[in-house]
Amino acid sequence: MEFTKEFFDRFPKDFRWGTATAAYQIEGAVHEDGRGPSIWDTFSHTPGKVFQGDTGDVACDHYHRFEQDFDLLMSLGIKDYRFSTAWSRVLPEGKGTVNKVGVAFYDRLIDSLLERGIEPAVTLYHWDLPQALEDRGGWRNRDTAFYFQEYAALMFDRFGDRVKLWITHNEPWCTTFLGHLMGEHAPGYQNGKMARAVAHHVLLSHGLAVDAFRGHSSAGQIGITLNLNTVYAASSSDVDRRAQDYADVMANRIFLDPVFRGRYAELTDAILAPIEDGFIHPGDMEVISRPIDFLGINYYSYVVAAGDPENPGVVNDVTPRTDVTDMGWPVNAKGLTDLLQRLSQEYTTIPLMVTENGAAYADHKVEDRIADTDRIRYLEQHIQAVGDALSAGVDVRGYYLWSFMDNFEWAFGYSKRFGVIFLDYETQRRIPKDSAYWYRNLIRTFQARLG
Ligand code: IFM
Repeated sequence: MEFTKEFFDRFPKDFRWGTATAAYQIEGAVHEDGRGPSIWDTFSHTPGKVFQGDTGDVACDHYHRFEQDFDLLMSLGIKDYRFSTAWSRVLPEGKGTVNKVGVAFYDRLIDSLLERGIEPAVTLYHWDLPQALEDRGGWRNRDTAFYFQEYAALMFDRFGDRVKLWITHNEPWCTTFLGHLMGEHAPGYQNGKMARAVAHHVLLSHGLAVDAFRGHSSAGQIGITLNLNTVYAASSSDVDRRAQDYADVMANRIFLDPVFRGRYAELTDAILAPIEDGFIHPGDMEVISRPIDFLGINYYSYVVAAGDPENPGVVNDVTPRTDVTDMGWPVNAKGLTDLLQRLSQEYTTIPLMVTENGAAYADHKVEDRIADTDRIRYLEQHIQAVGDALSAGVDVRGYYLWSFMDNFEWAFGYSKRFGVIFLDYETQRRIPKDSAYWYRNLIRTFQARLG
């Protein structure tokens, strides 16, 4: 399917077409220039935690190659670039002494983007908590929320003159569930009580960072990025609808409700662990639900939930698996339209941004060409879905493709490729896949319409 100029009529003129990455997944240079260790350094170096023992030590060596990477970004006509800053690169201990060399790195990186006419969008936390803070209890410790606020204020102060789009957290769901309940991500705990505390402190830190931002003179916008799924019920039976509710709280409402309604969804206690009296301090929920300027949505997949008449708490995932990505994630682009519509109807009228969408597929390089037709099909369908949401009146302002280049896919190491640029990890050579050229053409067509 080719996008015509007419297809873009429903998109706002300043719609932001971008790509996204995250520090630990691409930077490498983990021991350089005073960077302190993060929980992902520890986790990836722990035997058995990451596929084949892969680590982010070198990753895409973006730390040394960012100029070249941004030339590539520019050659593809990509106008927005979402990346995260590594907390322990600027504050090696997570707090206290600032690492000037780390700050200088992001200074150069931001300037390099702007020199090329690319707008930076900064995520402050994409999972790489300084190990020094983990040693003090990590996100289980309420103090971490206040250290995050100090770190955020430092970043607004240093970069607020040039960065206009800020994201406090990327996917608190993963920090909470994968990091503290399922143990699949750093720091690797499997404890519902801990996860409950982490969810609250991460949310609190988000609100505190919003406060710091509002107190700062910078003119930009701030939001949070949530990974959300559309959850359908397997049937209209009561038992399946209840399973849908349960799965919806677990996947979506656990963070949507506090951020937009200032309270936790009813089933949160049942899913994680009951909160102890006094754990939530007076005023916390007000801080957590401070008004934000946009909501970032990372959308990859959907869920069909079925209940079990014998066990009311059980949710069976009966999602059809006829069309799945290399992650095993079922594909359903309509789920993105439904999600965007639901958010604008039930939660908020602030602008929505798709801050991640994309797919891993097993790419094959044949004489320097990667014909990633599956990825192109996935992207086409999902961009069409964004167009459908816009036609339905939803205020969507941008689409950031995950990811700019293949990178360290957390517990899967380098075995999953999400990029539109192929990474030859042996040589660090970058090769645009067909999807990169496809995305370039899409942006060109969009711009041609503007005349
Ligand atoms: O690679 C991740 C990213 O760090 C956060 N969102 C999902 C992506 C694919 O798993």
